[in-house]
Amino acid sequence: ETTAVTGQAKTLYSGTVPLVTNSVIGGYELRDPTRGRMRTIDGSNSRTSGQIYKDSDNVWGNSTTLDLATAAADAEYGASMTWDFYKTTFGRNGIGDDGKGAYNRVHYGTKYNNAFWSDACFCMTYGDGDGVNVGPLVALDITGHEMSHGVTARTAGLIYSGESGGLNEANSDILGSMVEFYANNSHDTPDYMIGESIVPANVPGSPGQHALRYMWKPSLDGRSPDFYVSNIGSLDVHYSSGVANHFYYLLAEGTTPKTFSGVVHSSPTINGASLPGIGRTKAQKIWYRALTVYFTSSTDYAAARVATIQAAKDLYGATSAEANAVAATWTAVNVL
Ligand code: ASN
Ligand code: ZN
Ligand code: CA
Repeated sequence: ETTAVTGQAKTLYSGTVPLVTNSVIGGYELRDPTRGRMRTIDGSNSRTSGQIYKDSDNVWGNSTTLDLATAAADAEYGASMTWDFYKTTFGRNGIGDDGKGAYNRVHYGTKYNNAFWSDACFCMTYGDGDGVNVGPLVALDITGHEMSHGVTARTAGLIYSGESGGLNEANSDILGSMVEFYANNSHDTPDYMIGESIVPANVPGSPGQHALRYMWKPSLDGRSPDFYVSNIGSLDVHYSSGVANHFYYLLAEGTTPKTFSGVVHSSPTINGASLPGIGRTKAQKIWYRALTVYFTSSTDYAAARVATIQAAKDLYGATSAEANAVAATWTAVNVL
C-alpha cells in the first residue's frame, strides 16, 4: 500500500537531487518505498519523537535553513545514498541486511551540535548545530557515518570504548567517506575530511581546512595521534579512531599527495615508507569483510591488523599484493 514517486530535494549541502517518496491522499510523505520505507521525521526542536514530513508538491526544502524541510531533504538524500552504497558495493540490504529502512529525525533539540545513531529506535538523530561551530549535521559523510554505526552494531558489535571504540568510530568515518565518494555530488565533492560541509569557514581554531576530522593526517584536528601508541585506548574514541582512519587512507590512496575537494592530502608514514595505494574499490571490500566476518566486540588494533590481512587474503590470495599492502600499511602507522 505504498506508491513510490520521484520528488525533488532542495538540500542545504548537496544541491537539488531526486528523492523517492510516497504518494498519499492529499500529497506526499517523506518515506521511500524502494529503500525499506526509510523515512524522515521532524523533531520540532524537541527531544521526544515527531511526525513524518508531508508535502503537497513533492519538492522538499528550499536549499536554506529557513525552510524546515531542507534538513529533512539532506537527511533523506544522505540515507538514500548510504542505502545504495551498501547495496551496490557490498550487496548489503539495509543496515540490518534485512531490507528494513531506518528512520531519520532532524531538528533535534535546540542548537544541538551533534548527530547520533540509536539501536533502540533503529534511527539517526540530527541536530541543527549552533551555526557558529557547526551547521545542521546532515551532510553525506555524517549520514554515512551514523548509519554505519548501525551496521557495526548489527555485525562486529565493537564496544564503544578503548581500542575497539576507536575502531568503531573509524569504521563510521571510513564507510561514511566512502558514501561521499559513492554519491560523488558536485556540491559536496568527495574527500577524506569528515564534516567539512557542516563547519563554517570562520570557525575559531579551525586549522585551515575546516573539518571535524582528517583521515590522511589525523593530528590536524589537534587531538588525534597519527601513529599507534600503547595508551591510545585511553583517548576519546573520536581520537583513537585516527590511526585506523590513517591506515585506511594510506591503503586506498598511498603516499603520493593527492588533491580532494581542493585540499592537498599529504599523508605521513612512521618509517618514511612509500605506499602505492590499492584503490578505494579494493580497500573498502577488504575493510568491510574484516568488519563483518572477523571483527568482534573486543577487536583491538593488533587484532584489526590480523583481521584485515586475512580478509585481503580471502579476497585476493594468500600471497597477493593486496594482502602484502595491508600488512605494510599497518606497519606504516605503527600497528605491528
Ligand atoms: N556524532 C557522534 C558519533 O556518531 C555521536 C557520538 O559521540 N556517539 O560518533
Ligand atoms: Zn560516530
Ligand atoms: Ca567529507
